[in-house]
Amino acid sequence: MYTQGLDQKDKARPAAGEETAAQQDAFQARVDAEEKIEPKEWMPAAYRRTLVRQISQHAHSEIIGMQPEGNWLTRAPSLKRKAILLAKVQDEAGHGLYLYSAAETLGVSRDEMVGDLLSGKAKYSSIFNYPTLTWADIGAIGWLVDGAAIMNQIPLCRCSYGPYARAMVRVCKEESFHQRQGFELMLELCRGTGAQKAMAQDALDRWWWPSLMMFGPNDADSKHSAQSMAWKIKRFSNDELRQKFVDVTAPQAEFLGLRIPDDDLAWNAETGHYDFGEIDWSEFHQVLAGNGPCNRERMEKRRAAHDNGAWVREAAEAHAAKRAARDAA
Ligand code: FAQ
Repeated sequence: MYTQGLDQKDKARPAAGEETAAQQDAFQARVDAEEKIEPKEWMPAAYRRTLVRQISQHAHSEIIGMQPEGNWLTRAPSLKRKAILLAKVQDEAGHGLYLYSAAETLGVSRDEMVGDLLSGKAKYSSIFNYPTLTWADIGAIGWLVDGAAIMNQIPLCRCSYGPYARAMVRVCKEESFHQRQGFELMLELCRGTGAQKAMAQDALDRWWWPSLMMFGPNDADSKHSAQSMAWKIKRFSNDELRQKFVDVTAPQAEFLGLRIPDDDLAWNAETGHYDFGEIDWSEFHQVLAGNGPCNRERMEKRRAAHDNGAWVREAAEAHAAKRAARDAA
């Protein structure tokens, strides 16, 4: 696998206590000079840990993120819409796989990462714990959720860690197609019957605030941001990206003829940005604690899929062992 040769402890993998100030300074200088850090090169243990945490959470989000949309595959209203949705859901699976591979280059195994997801130790994005109640939710996910994901992920193409940055280039190209299909779906509903437009408005009402939560806590409460920005893993803070998203999305809602469910949303000519209302952080923390509308359902489905796939993993391992034995003979 991709991790072969990376798993053993070597010079590039010091324990935190073994790191010298000179090593850390030299590493920071490379980051500051915009050099990419590659898998076998020296890096601080905390940099490695941060990347494993973020990349694996990102991978889990893509995999769990297949479920809300997968819910509508059998009920898409036309063959064209079904083909588009199938392709999108398959893209999310692909993104999960690139991301697991990128995390594996840091010396963590896929089994370990998946184990942490299934045990509930690892997080995935809060957004995927909300239900998809109507067909318009598929449009809202593409428009808002993929829109937010792109806003966050375009800067990750310039992340200091080479494999993550390179994986993001393709992911972002696909996400931008996803965003456009979602917007186009919303547009079709908004130009349709009164009932279709009402369905689009209802989807926006339910997905708007959870989409803003995707960017994470406010900067003052974001424990990882300062260090991740110094290491150029993150290029913008959570609040900066959230603001960019609101600025781009508010005029799109206007074009659709829909109302964003926020009485405080208003263009501010002085700042050149939209002002917007306060997020309900208690809801965010409840979802992170496992108490969102669909947390339990999402994990049950993922565990069942993992168990049902056990025979495939066993067969692949048996096949690999046979081939290795044949090659060795
Ligand atoms: N949900 O100190 P910070 C997609 C956690 S992909 C859950 O600010 P950080 C594609 C955070 O992990 C969507 N947990 O953390 C798609 C940390 O907890 P920990 C996923 C969250 O890392 C579309 C704690 O709160 N995208 O949508 C959330 O500096 C459609 C403190 O937060 C990525 O993963 C949240 N929303 O910044 C698929 C992008 N926010 O680990 C299907 C990469 C924060 O200490 C359909 N990740 N937390 O226990 C990132 O950019 C960052 O990790 C942030 C959080 C911005 C998410």
